[in-house]
Amino acid sequence: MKDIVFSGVQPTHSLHIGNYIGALKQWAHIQQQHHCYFCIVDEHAITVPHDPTTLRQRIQLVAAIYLAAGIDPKKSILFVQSEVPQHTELGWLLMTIAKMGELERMTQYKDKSRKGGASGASLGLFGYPVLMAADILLYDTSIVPVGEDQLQHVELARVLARRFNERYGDTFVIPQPLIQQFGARIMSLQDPSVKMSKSDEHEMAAVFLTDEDDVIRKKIMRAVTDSEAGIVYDAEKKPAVSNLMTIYHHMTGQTMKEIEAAFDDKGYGDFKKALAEAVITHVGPIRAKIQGYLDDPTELNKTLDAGRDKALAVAEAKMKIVRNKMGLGR
Ligand code: ATP
Ligand code: LTN
Repeated sequence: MKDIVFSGVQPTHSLHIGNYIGALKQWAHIQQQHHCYFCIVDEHAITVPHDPTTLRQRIQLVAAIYLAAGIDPKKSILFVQSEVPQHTELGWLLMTIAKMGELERMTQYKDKSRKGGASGASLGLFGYPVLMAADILLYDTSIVPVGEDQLQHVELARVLARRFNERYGDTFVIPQPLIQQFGARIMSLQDPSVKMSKSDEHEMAAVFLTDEDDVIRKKIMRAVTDSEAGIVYDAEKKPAVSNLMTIYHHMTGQTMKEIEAAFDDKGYGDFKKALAEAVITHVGPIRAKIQGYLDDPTELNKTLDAGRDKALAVAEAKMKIVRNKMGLGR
């Protein structure tokens, strides 16, 4: 039997190779076997200050990136979160069973609120993981493929699903996170102790899927390395080069052992040159496809319309059950 899979990305920026390796590449693979929903979570993107015009452009951009990265609308349902209002409705209902203490522990909230000043953080930023739980639970999802930073949020979705089921009777499927062995956490090219992030202020920290070849080359050649020489995978002792090797592994399909053997007698300079070319070879065609989809917004919109209609039908059927169990309405 096919499992139901749900995942999403915030349209806060163009996407980087961390998002691609940690999420999209895995999605393109998983859609071959399962019934997948891939969402553009615009309501999550407004939990930090944003510009409306830019947000709307980025929704189109992220949709184009999903398709260019191999998400096939014939196999998967692609849609925009705010076009299915059942997400915010279920989000509210789940707020009534989520606990403040549970949300206070969320590291993403702690990081983001620290950046903007905790007392000024919006209630939306605080409640964000509850909306994410609603996204997941609405579709009877059993698998949530994400990067490591989202594990804590998926765990909350599990807690809320169990609590709801205990209180109101069996309603929600308990979802499982799906994390890959290498690449669940691609680190910044400038600081291997922090994850590659769309919102990193350092412009050399992330390679975006929309970067031109010479920009990719520059970012990789300037990536920091470890003090000790040698192309050897050791995430603890050599975090910088291990991160670059993880990227190389995902771009070429070579195993860590094969990479170590190929660069046995070589230095960081040679390895970075090879890595830059590998990234360009992999990302170049994706970048061209992104542009192709952006140049044809009619087709893109048709895909998102069809995805919205399918998601709406499933979400409303589930909400009828939920409202009924909670005793809402007449
Ligand atoms: P922001 O900096 O705006 O929070 P982000 O780069 O963390 O953005 P998200 O939209 O939060 O990106 O994440 C989209 C998906 O990509 C999620 O599944 C997330 O786990 C994954 N992801 C994000 N950053 C990385 C990373 N550095 N390595 C691997 N996966 C990642
Ligand atoms: N919080 C996630 C994005 C996200 C998501 C989801 C991922 C929102 N809803 C549901 C998986 C399932 C993030 O910031 N990457």
